[in-house]
Amino acid sequence: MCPPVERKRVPPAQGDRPDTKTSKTLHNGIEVLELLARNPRGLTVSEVAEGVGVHRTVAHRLIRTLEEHRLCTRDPSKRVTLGPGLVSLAEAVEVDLRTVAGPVLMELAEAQGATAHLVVPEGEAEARALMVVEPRGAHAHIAFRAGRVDPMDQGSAGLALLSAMPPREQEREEVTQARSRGYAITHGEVTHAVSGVSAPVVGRQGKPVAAVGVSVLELKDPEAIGVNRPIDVPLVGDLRAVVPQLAEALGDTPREPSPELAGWIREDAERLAGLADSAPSGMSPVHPARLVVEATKVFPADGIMVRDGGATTIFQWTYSQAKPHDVIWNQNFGHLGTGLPYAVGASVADGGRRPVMLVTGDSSFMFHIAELETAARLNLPLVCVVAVDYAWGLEVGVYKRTFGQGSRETGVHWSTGTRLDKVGEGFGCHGEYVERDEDIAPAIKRAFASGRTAVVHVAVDPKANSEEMPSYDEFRTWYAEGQQ
Ligand SMILES: Cc1ncc(C[n+]2csc(CCOP(=O)(O)OP(=O)(O)O)c2C)c(N)n1
Ligand SMILES: [Mg+2]
Repeated sequence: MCPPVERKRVPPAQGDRPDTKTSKTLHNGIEVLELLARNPRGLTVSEVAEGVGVHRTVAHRLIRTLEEHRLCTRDPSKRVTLGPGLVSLAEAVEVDLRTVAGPVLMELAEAQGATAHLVVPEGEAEARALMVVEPRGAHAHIAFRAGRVDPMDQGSAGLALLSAMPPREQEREEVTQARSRGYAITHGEVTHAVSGVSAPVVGRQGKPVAAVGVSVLELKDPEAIGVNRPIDVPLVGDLRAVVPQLAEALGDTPREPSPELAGWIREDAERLAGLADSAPSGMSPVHPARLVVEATKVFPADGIMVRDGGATTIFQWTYSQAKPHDVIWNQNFGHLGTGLPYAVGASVADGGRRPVMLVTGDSSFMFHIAELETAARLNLPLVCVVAVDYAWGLEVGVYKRTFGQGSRETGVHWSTGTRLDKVGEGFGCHGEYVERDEDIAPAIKRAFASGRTAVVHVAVDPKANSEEMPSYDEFRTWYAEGQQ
């Protein structure tokens, strides 16, 4: 039993008779194709004749002609189906993607209350937003420009396009995931706080022609925890309130220290002692590594540590013997001159209770040296240990590495007659001048004991301070020195 033949759906415009100015035969031929399109399992010649409304011999001729053009074909059981020639004809049909996508995007944008977009591949590595449709009904939505080009491996649309292509070497896990589930999701990859969901649209040749998707603004809850890693016991609160509560709740709960703790403490102490031993000594002016060792050995246990300077800071990273609970240092931006103001601010915030030690390069110290007046006026317990090479030491090093020894080193040296301890005294601070290793610790102790703001001027060796910074080769890669 065959299923009933699907007959033609649309009658010709003028009754049953086609227009006399048109070709009846061609008209019949097209009707055969349309009939076959509606009957994908194929039809016998008689069924075609019946469906189009022509004699069987006419149907036969029509089918033979269409067969010659590969527009239809007959299977072994003589059933007629559409032929492969139609595929090549259809390939040449170009419908503007925008015309087809417009209504789809509008429907999507309205249904989701989110901005919908159509993104097409732009070469191998980029994706271009071809159309962006904003929802009319939503209270708020994001807007972005059609024509915008982004890397294909960023954002949901690009990932959706990639997911419809053969896997590439080292492809992102999200692309593999999108390939298996049919759509890609991303958060904040192309635009901060914007999440996207996109699916690929695959063309006839199996390649992605576009990605259709939506973008929404997703402002994360600033108090959300456990978002990027699992948390065993979630607690939200100010540390200053929560930690005492925890300490009280734990009370006398018996706790055994890790059996490895003692070993770690010993190893760390040995490491520090090794570094202290390795710092060059017996030089005058002193070696900057030795200055750091001697100064940080007498750092008060409850003190606040503040850092500033170029080479001086790099020597501190390696040689510091102190274990401060608080370190203030403008690390991420590398902006010099913050040390003294930070130290004053920390001490004021602390109410002048804890001792503050600033270890700084001389040039950095001079950026805001007038703040010594503030510290002296407020009588802050702040000891400024200044490594004085009368130079922008780190920059001197850059000159040497870039132009070789003996270049003019323009603009990086200043008067060797300057006495920062005397400048401090001028502001009403306690002053100390040191140029030998063994005088460093006693001078700093006297400075703290004075109970006043103090400036300890330590003369350091300019050659060591520009040539012997520890682990410098790694440091310079951080900002591409020598590669500009
Ligand atoms: C505001 C600012 N200007 C310039 C620099 C570039 N810079 C980095 S280290 C350095 C020299 C710092 O000299 P000093 O404070 O005396 O420390 P030293 O290197 O001599 O130990 C300079 C100019 C910077 N990081 N920040
Ligand atoms: Mg200096």
